[in-house]
Amino acid sequence: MLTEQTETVENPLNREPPVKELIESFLTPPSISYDRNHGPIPHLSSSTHTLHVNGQVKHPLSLSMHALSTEFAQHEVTCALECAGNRRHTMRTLLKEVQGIDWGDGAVMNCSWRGPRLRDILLRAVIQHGGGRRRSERKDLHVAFSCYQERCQEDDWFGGSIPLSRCMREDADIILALKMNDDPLPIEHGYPLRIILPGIAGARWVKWLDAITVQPHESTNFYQQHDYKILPPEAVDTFSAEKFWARVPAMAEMPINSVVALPEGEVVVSSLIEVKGYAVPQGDSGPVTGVQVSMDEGKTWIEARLDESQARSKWCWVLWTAQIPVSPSHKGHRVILSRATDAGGNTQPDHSQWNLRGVAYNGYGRSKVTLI
Ligand SMILES: Nc1nc2c(c(=O)[nH]1)N[C@H]1C(S)=C(S)[C@@H](COP(=O)(O)O)O[C@H]1N2
Ligand SMILES: [Mo]
Repeated sequence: MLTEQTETVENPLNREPPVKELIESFLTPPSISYDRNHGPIPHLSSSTHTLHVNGQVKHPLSLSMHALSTEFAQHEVTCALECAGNRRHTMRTLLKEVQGIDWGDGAVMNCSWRGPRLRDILLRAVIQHGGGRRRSERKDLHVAFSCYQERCQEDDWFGGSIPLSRCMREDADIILALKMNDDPLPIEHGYPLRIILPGIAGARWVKWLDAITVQPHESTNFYQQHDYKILPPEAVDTFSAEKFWARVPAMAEMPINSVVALPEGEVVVSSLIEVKGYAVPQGDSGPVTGVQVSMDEGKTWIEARLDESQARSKWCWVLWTAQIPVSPSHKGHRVILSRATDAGGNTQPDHSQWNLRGVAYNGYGRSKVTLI
């Protein structure tokens, strides 16, 4: 599965499946799931790998993979994992050129993950808040996830962080995964240990996890500080972006989204077309409650059927299908649009705002077809 060329800093493994294949299964098999790497893939041993928990904790911990799987309750969560750059191609072609890998609609996967809760590990380590004695006087701490195994393209290591408050929420379902879809984590997805952050951008889901650090500031890693931010439109090139990196917040939650997977780029000869795709909810506002499809640039919308045959959590994607009657007025070149809504009332906009790095694109899903 992994080729030699993946083992260099200059040319890491980055690939996505055709979105048609992606929507064939509710749980994405590792044989097709997307890969995003900023450096080479380390090959680690589960019997020697150690997770360090340190920083502002009373009891720093060194935990083996065996300890993680036997000394803590095991929890399972099914959720979508999406790169913040998913759909960058649509932003660059529809709005304006951006910087970054040309992801189509397939830099996302939906998997089940299993392992101990981060919360339980932090409770064992005992957080030392410092600062004021009252909760309201305390500044929120950050929890940084780090992998020191390999040098990356822009930094000597890879890391990201999120606020401690999110990590301690029982309903945030954050776990340290030892398993994916009931098998040990695949090497390329972080074997033997990865952090799972439902609702949060893939960039923070650190693979080959070495350390969890409780600290008063965000991760200092390049990918937290100098990438994965929605820069304002005034940042139009690398030079003009420079002053914004320190001012703009790091991306955390992903926006609501949907894409049309089928039909795409086809000539359709039928009076009824079947349209299919996926939709993901915004941050922790899931599940997706509805998807609508339009054949007339958004003037009228038809409700899609959500596939609810699988056990869903609020963090999952939904696969959907719509049957659309084709009238003579539809004939010709058409763009099929999709628009998702979630339980928190979030709905996709027709376009989202252009930003230099082309992250968080969530305008209507779009596919081109020719109806004859
Ligand atoms: N150690 C490490 N973790 C990482 C990355 C990386 O380059 N190194 N890439 C991140 C990014 S940007 C994304 S989108 C996801 C991709 O996860 P996947 O390769 O399992 O699909 O992993 C994240 N975790
Ligand atoms: Mo990413």
